[in-house]
Formats: sequence, structure tokens, C-alpha cells
Amino acid sequence: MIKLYGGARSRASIVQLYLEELQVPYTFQLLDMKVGEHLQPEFLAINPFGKVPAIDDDGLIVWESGAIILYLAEKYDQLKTLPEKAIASQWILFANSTLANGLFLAEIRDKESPRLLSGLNKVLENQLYITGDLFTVSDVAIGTILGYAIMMLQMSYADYPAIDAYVKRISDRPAYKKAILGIS
Ligand SMILES: N[C@@H](CCC(=O)N[C@@H](CS)C(=O)NCC(=O)O)C(=O)O
Repeated sequence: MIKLYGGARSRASIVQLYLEELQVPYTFQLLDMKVGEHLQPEFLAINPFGKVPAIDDDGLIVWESGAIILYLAEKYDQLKTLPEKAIASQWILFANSTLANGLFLAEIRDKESPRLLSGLNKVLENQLYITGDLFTVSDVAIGTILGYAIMMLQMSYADYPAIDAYVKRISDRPAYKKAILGIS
């Protein structure tokens, strides 16, 4: 069974969200990061950088949330063609680098966020989810970054109605409620 390593309110929730969406059985190994459990030799043997999330899938160790959700998408047959894999990689890398930096790095936020959010709003004006009308792994990556920006930066998407509606749509999903909002 997949073992997910994470801390309270950590990016392990991104992986947990996708495991819940896929309805895959897993165990959650909660590390007490306040006392530095993630920096102890036992976890450094899992991720030498001492960062969560990481998974142990019957001996296969993978860390970095984007790599883990891509792995899960492939393992559970969610990406059937090379173009689907390319598009998923594109959105996951965009979410975890360009979008996360543009929203969370204070020094570039004013310059970057209007352009990033306008682009995303345009994409979402004509479809329910990031790659079309079906929820995919790309929504796990993009939806959680947009959601974290609300929780951590009090970000408002009032000027971007399609994003606003999208975030509400994503937040209504049972997996998001459980993994990100902590509501069962
Ligand atoms: N890009 C990584 C970021 C991992 C990361 O920074 N995780 C934080 C928790 S959200 C962490 O482990 N911090 C502990 C530390 O830096 O000591 C990912 O998405 O997995």
C-alpha cells in the first residue's frame, strides 16, 4: 500500500487530494515537523532534503509533489496518450514553478500575478477544468496552488470570475474538502 509522508498543513495535502480523488488506499505517516522529525535520519533516508511530501509505494520512493501526482496519474492509467502526458507535465510544472512563484514570491507578485491570473481566467472561461470539462491531475496542481493562495495570502479572485467559479467548483469536491480543508 502507498505510504504518504507529510506534515500537518503541508504540501502532502496535494498528494492526499489526488489519492482521495483516485480512491486509492494509502496510509498517512504524519511527521511532527515542529520538532524536526522530517530532519531525522529515518526520514532523510526517504528524502535526503528532508522535505515532504514523499511516498513509499512498495519500496519505490518518490518525492516532490508534482512528480508524485504525475506518477500516480500514470500508475492509475489516467494519462493514456503521449499528448495527455505532455499536457499534464506542462500544467503541473507551471503550477509548481511559474504560478506558485508568481503568487507567493512577494517581490514579483505585483508584476506577475495579473498576467498569470488573466491567462488562467481565459482558459477557464470556456471549460470547467484546466484541460477540458473533466477533472484531471492538472487540476490537482493548479487548484491547490490557487486554494493555498486564498488560505495563506487572503488572495481574492473577484477580478477573475472564471477562476473564482473554478476554485469554488474544486473546493466542493469531497477529496478537496477532506485533504485540503480538513472537512470529512
Ligand atoms: N517543491 C516541493 C516543496 C516541498 C516543501 O518545501 N515542503 C515543505 C512542507 S510544505 C517542507 O518539507 N518543509 C520543511 C523544511 O523545509 O524544513 C514539493 O512540492 O514537494
